[in-house]
Amino acid sequence: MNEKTKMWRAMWFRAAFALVFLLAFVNGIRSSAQESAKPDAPAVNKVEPPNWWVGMTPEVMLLLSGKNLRATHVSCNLHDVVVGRTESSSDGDYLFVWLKLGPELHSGTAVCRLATAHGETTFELPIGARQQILGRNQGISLDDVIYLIMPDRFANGDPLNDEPPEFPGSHDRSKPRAWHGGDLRGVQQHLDYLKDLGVTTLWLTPIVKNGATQDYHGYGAVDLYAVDPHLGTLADYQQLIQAAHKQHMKVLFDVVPNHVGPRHPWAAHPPMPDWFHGTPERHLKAASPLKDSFYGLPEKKEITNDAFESLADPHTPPQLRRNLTEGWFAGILPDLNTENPAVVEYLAQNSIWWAETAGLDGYRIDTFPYVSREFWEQWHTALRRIYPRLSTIGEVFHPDPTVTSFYQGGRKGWDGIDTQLTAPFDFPLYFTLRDILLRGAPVGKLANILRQDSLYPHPEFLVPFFGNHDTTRIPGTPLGTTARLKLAFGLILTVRGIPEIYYGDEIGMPGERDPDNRRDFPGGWTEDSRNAFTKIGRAPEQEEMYTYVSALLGMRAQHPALRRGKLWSLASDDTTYVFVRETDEEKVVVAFHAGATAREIALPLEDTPAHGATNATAIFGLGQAEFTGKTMKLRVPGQSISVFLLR
Ligand SMILES: [Ca+2]
Ligand SMILES: [Ca+2]
Repeated sequence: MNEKTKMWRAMWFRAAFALVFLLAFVNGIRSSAQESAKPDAPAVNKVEPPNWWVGMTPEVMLLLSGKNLRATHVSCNLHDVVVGRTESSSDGDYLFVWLKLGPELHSGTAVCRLATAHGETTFELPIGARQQILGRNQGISLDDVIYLIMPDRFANGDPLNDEPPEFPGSHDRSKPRAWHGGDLRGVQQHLDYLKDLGVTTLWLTPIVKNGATQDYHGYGAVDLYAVDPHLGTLADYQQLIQAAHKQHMKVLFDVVPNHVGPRHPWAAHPPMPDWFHGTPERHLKAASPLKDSFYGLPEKKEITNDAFESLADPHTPPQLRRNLTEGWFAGILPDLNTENPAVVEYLAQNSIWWAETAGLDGYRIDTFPYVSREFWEQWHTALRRIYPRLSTIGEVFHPDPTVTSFYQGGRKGWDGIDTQLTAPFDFPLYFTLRDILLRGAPVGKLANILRQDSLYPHPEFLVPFFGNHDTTRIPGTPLGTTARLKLAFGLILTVRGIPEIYYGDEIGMPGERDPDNRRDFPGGWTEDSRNAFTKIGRAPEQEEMYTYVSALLGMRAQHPALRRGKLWSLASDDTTYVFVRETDEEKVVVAFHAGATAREIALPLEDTPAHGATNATAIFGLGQAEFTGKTMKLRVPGQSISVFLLR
């Protein structure tokens, strides 16, 4: 064959190949057009969870969303992925598929074929190898200090995501209920600030995708498997946690199994008829039908709370409790039917998915008493089987330790249920501290509330705090002076437990009721006139508070007794509470004095844990201590916290 013939033959081959390819392509278009033209052909738009892992659970329940999903047959190509059973919604818009994952399973993408009476389609489930657990999913310890951040209000690390195209008009910094542009990258960019301040664990309000223009707070989920685009991407969240772990910090995920947002597609169109407790048109209200007089409670309260007493009461019939566990929170939030096993499996898998995807260290759990205790036992069991160290902190917004202690895990309640919750937030201490500082209640109430630690299986894990995103900031209240804010910090950072600080309180940020208590952290936006993340950018009064708080945190970090020590109440009256924190290595005395003027307190040390001490070094505050024989005499300034190390 000469060169010319070779060339002609090559050209002919190429032309023929192109023709065959073109015909195949046109044919493909025609057949797929025929397929999609079929109005009753099955189509899958979404698979939840979007991926899973090898060797994690014996089963995974998929929730497919789409059209015409009344399956007659489902099978997957991957070895050891076996379809157990399926269940479609009556309209065919949802299909549940239970996959059994065998012990021989290797990572790969399961391609599953779904056949119906009218056609077939495929969907995929990537199944990956699990991450190394080292340095991930750590759980929190008594050495930690939690810092609560609303990501939309902290720092804007990426101005490009301020108004995602699918949410036009959602961003406006001048409106207190609009999105302000803060995001996950903004939090990551300020990890050094948080590390320097001395906090160790970040609790971010929910980061899942929300639906309404006013859902900057994150409590109106429309997709439990997506990061809200205002806050960034899933990769941003993963990077934030990686960066936090590198700094030896931890991250808590704010999870809301009680409800989804009113705009969640399920609200109008649930995957099962009993997916929710009721429907948008017909549901109970999430409020106790009991009046305060039922338990003879006093009427006056700084903040109202729901009457959870009936939930912890072994004598109430179910009808007095049902509103709380099955009602719709705020009258509008679709209440998940956590008695439906498929809902339980969906929510447990969702939390496992976030733990594995992100490496997060624990969960802050919203509206804890509004979900049945049976659910909490099931959810925790599923989670802890894989992540035994994960911590869970539950919101039980109630002033009474007989109620809050009922929800802590570690023992069964009268109902035979162990919720397995690590700890509730210490709302009883919160109410007490605010009564003392802002309403003039006697300081002895502190000893009275701490006395009731006997009710908790693990009082040491309680989370003391004096404010969060649902409460007025102390400077936003009539009596909320700088001195009282300092007293509040002083107490929560020296008393037993794992304290929580609300962002901005360390610089004395003002703020009255929601949403005023959720102002932007000054300096989180490039256009801000002041940058309170830096010493030079803080106003003198901000710097004074910051220095005070970081000194308290520094002292706490230095003295194990303040983190892990047993607490002994040494003296208590209307203005002053003196307590000891004791470990084998050291004893620390804390004097909380709320009185307006200085005072002296004589403390006989015989038969106290301070017995034998001959010297006390002031390690915080302006208090003085001197010893006469077996008596320690403290002199403390008005409205002050003083801390001494005993020798
Ligand atoms: Ca942004
Ligand atoms: Ca509920």
